Amino acid sequence: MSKTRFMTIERHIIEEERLHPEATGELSRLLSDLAIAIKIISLQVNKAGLVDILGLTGDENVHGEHVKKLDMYAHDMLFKAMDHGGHLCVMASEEEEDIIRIPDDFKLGKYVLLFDPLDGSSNIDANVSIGTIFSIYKRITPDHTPGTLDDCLQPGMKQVASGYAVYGSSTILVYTAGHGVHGFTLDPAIGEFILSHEDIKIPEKGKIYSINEGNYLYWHPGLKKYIKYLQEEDNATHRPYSSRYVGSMVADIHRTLLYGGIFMYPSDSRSHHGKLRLMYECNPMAFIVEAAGGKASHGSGRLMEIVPSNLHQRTPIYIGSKYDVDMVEEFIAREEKNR
Ligand code: P6P
Repeated sequence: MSKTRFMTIERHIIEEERLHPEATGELSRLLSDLAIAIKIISLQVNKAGLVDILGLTGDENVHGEHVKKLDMYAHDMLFKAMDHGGHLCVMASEEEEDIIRIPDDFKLGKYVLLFDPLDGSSNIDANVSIGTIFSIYKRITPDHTPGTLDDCLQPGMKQVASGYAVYGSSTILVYTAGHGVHGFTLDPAIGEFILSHEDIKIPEKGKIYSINEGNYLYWHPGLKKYIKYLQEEDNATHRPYSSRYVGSMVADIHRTLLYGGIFMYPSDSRSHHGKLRLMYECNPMAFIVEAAGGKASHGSGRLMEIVPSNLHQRTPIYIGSKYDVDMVEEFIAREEKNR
């Protein structure tokens, strides 16, 4: 019998708020509004095959990537659900080049929301798990003024909350507001996210590595040596590791969070900054994994210490169990010395 208490996400958020006597409740309402938006997105994702929202819109997003109809639906849903709550001064999305201003007739709040509305969307038509990722900061510009790009471009360690939803065999929402990492499973019968993974802690060491080995040729020599090391036989260190790669960041990192191990999307000789986005993919996932006792690196240092210069900048990411991220950093550093 699960020892997890029966609790909805709304009740959990309120209990989290009580841990902060100075809390005004704004962050709680912001997180609850996000949970509602994610429920609605989940509904559409789960019937995408039935409703004509599969396939391409014919548009391209700001990165020249073909936009799936579900991408734009998720983006619009989040924007419309979040713009009038009075908790935000500005938003930013993978689908929009510039910051998203709060409409003039809506109250301005003290928080900043960045999001990837539907990560992994290239997998939509194949019914592979996809997800939504969000990152929340406190504003740094004066209250009651429109939020700015500076409010958005803060290092990841300044986040006050972050989370993701995985639209898979079930819809799971995982978030942290600085007091532990908690997972909720959507019960479609009652339309509620129910606490299913309380106080998630990532294993200190794992036995799974996750990376697109198709890029092996272009990797840093230290990374090549690290992957070969994982494939050697050594019972004491549970090697060889298993290899798992969904190709959907949220699914790969969710598995890493629960089972341990390491997910990597490195830079390489073709993509000098890697592929994944710092502000609304890597930083929020790093905030969660560190809060669960893990580690997130850009290859030679703490990922959340990167001082951002662009909303859509990319970063290499090595994230997961501390033992495993420490190990890959060592292999890369050692090879750097030999260069
Ligand atoms: P590759 C999905 O398109 C995505 O943005 C992430 O969700 C995923 O981790 C990565 O790209 C997969 O990239 O190059 O391995 O197909």
